[in-house]
Amino acid sequence: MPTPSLYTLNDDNGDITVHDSTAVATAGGYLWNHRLLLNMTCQGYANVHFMQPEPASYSCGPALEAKTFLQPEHQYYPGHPGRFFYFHDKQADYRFSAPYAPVNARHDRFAFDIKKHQLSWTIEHKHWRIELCVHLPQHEVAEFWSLSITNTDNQLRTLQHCSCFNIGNQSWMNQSATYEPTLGALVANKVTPYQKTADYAKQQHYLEQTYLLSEQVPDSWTASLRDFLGEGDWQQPQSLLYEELDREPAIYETPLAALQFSRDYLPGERQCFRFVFGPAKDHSSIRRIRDDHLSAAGFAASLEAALQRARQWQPKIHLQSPDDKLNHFVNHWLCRQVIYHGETQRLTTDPQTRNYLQDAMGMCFIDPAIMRTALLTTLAQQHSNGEVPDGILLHPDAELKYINQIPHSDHAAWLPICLAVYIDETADTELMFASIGYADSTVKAPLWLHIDKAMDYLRNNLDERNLSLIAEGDWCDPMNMVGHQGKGVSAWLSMATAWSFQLWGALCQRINKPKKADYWLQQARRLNQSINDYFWQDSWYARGITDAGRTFGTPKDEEGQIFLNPQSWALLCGAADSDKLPHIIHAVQQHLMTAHGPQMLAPPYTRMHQDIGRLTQKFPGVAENGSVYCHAAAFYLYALWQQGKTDEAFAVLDSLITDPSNCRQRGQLPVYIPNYFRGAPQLYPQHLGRSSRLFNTGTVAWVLRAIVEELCGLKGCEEGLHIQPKLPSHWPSLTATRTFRGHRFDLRVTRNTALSAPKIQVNGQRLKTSVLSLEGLATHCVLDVQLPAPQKE
Ligand code: CEZ
Repeated sequence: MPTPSLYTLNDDNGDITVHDSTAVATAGGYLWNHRLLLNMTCQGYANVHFMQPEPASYSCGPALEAKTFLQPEHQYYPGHPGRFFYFHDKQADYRFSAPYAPVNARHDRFAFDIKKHQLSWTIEHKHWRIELCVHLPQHEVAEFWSLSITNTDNQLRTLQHCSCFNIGNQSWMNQSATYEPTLGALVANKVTPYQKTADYAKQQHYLEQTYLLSEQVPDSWTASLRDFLGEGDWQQPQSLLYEELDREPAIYETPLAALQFSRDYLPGERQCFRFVFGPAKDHSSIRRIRDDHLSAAGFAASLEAALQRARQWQPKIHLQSPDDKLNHFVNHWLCRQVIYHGETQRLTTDPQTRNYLQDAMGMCFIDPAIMRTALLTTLAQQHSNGEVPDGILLHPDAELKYINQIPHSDHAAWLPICLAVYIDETADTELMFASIGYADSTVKAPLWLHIDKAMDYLRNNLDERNLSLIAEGDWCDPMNMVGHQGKGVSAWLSMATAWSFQLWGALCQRINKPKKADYWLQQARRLNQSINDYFWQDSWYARGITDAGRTFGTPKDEEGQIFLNPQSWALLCGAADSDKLPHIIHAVQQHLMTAHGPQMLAPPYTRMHQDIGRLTQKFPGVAENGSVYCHAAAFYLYALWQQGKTDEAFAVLDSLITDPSNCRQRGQLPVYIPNYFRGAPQLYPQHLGRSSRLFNTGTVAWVLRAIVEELCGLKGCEEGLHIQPKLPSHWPSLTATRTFRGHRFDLRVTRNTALSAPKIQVNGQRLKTSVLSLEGLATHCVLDVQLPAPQKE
């Protein structure tokens, strides 16, 4: 049984409070604004990234590291960047720190509060109450920290504290730091290392200073990590054993921002200290930040703005289901995570095209204009031969980097998949006629023609067997050696292509292009035929055929015997008929399912398979190599829901949302769905379920879609709203609110065992079909749906 005090949920505002600083050491929360992402653990460790325009950081570890994209399973260690506050009660001679690290002395009381707009800690220790808060201002790249200290004793006491923020080793070329009394800030300078002469010009606008501004003048300070730690360590820095810090600048050595204050406190007295930590171009911008924000009123105003911003992240769906865990996650955190993706593009200037489109797909249910822009932006970068690039450039200086330099063959397939959601949601078919240029030509064409060309591109990517060539990867990035010689094919991509053709056919019908519609629907049927001819293996679908002609993902394989995606997508594209459905569900249940959800493949690869690629070199049970990869799990649950396999779909959804029974094992709280939980239960049972703690994931767009369109069954269509709730059989009822095309729908679903078919009433009037026209409809509607008793399997 879970420890009841591990965390509590506040259903009114969504806040989560953690009551133990060590039970889930990696439990944390994240805050962001348009340029900055701050991810903090309950113990005080921090990861921060900002865009200039590429991701950079002003607070790093002790060693110079190559910078890559955000990584899963980030490890923490003493000396890892953090926001640390050391305390010393000199009379009673005891020391502690907040939030918890680096002194790691257990507090009498600990509470870490995760709100949507603020992270805060309340700590009680012996004679003191410490309140610590951080929020991000809307328009500055900076962290606003406030520290309140209260003497809870009945006599005057003195407390010395040291606010200590890592700056870290940032440059082997040039780095230094010192306290600037005229600014009231400790300021570090660096030159970001570079080699190419051309980079000199590019780096001119970099924010090369890191500052820790303090509202109060510190008694003392040190800017040198060497001086701070001395012969001690982070738990017991030598400099803190002396009366005062040394006022030591960092002169070509690792800088640190440590400011020390000693204050007397009357009984019950509370004193507040405010700090701003961030990167800056120069002293004048630091001074401006101080003048604009560093005061009680300045912080209060920016906190209020952050709160208002968080309030705008109102989900367009609100659930009151029988499942409290689901309600809490959906009503408070799911849309926030979708919006994080929609607003920040996962902190890249060249998001992978499939990520960019799916992240925008999630935004269709929150702010469809974002999807509209994403489509226009993507198609303006399409080549006139129909090819869609691997990444979309979002900044004039952006370049295709890392994974986007590897040819993947799936990007075009996401266009109709995501466009269909937008059109269903908005009925904005005019978008299909928007005129857009190409990356390599000034000639403009209507949006529908762009997509039609993209479909042609996918069709031209079929081999003589009528299967999709995989090139150096499909949705699965590291499956890079199945088809690098130009012959290997992907079952998943063939299915995605077939589904894409179908959706495009339907959209062509909608804009009155029946010939095109027929053509693409026929192509989809042909493709489904070859998918079944080549990939169906008695009980499940294979994953692909290698360059050398080896079919893999089959019962014959010792490793990578079954993959989840081809099962889900065979359902989505209609290749799998109702005869195959039970086999698929059984195979997934038998070979892939774990207590934390379905694995992406099993058994995991334990050695390099040169005809599959980099995927097989990933650690078994991690990421694409057999974890519960949540994005793949989300495809599966969505596909199950579409098939009416409501109980199975719900069980997968349920497994993705962390709860008190598994949060210790996972190492995270239910404030996000991560990109994976570790799999490989046979090899590493003790690590099963460990969360990647990476909240960049296409999962959330699909989960939101499944909840709105499938669970609640409120899906937009040409005529209006298609109403078909699909409740798990153990739910007697569901209440939900959804805004859709300017209307508010209050949905009440109940069961009526006397019925053999659903009965729908709209504002008390019986609806004969399941489609509700919006014409002349009141802006506020009550939808009463009575479902027959759930069918027994
Ligand atoms: O990246 C994701 C991609 O962002 O992997 C997914 C893919 O569909 C997403 O577009 C599945 O492959 O090894 C790699 O190159 C992987 O591509 C990873 O980097 C993976 C990360 O887990 C980040 O989310």
